[in-house]
Amino acid sequence: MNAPVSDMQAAAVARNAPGRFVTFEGGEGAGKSTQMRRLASRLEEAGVRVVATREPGGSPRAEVLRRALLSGKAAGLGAFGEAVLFGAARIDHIDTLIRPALAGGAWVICDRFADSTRAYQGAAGKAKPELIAALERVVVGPMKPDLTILLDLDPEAGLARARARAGGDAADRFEGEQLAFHTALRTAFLDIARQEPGRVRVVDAARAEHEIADEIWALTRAAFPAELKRGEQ
Ligand code: T5A
Repeated sequence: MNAPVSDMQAAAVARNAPGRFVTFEGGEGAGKSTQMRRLASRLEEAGVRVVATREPGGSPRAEVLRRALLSGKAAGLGAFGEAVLFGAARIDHIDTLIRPALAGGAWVICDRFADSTRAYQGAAGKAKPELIAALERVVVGPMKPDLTILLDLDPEAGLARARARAGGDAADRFEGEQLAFHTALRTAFLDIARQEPGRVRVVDAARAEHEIADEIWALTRAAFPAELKRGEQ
């Protein structure tokens, strides 16, 4: 099912930058932050300079928008209005952090990116797909990830993990949605993976952390064989 490496390299050529851009996607509590940390360590051990970041956020202005979005203050704007705010945060994140880091040769690893807007505001939130697609073209342009790891997990299991981690803290804007919303998200992410098999790799996130990490490392090395020669030793 994995697409040829040339598909991976096409995105980097389009961006004309030496760094590589890897994103993690999935539902709530799927283990994105956990696996991002593990991949970053392995890449650093292989001699790669890594910039780890997240969305919404990742730059000071985008973090301000993150607080508004996750507090629910922007929910009254509707799904497309929220998508526009996620897009504004993404523009700043790309301009001030992602593009300069890639241009300088670092690898950027990002916890969520534009697929989350497609899934949360588009498919699950029911904003019109053509509007979400147009917004993505304008906001992301050629800055598409080279590789996206989709951590696939039953939404009830993911929400239980997120709740356990939060202790008694209240659910945020999206964690608080009904189970049907989270089920729609899972379907939406898997649809994206089917539509873009050259970029998106689906990983079963119901297993032990180290097993998932090993698979992600194998997928990453397979996607970037030339860059990760040292990691194979
Ligand atoms: N959003 C975001 C949009 O709606 N549109 C957008 O365009 C974008 C970019 C961001 C929210 O914004 C929405 C989506 C989100 O709702 P967030 O606080 O950044 O919110 O939260 P999430 O990205 O959803 O991430 P979470 O923190 O909920 O989960 P992670 O990062 O997937 O999971 P992680 O690694 O923190 O793990 C959760 C718990 O599970 C444990 C961990 O130790 C932790 O306690 N865990 C495991 N337990 C058992 N087995 C494993 N394999 C485990 N892996 C981790």
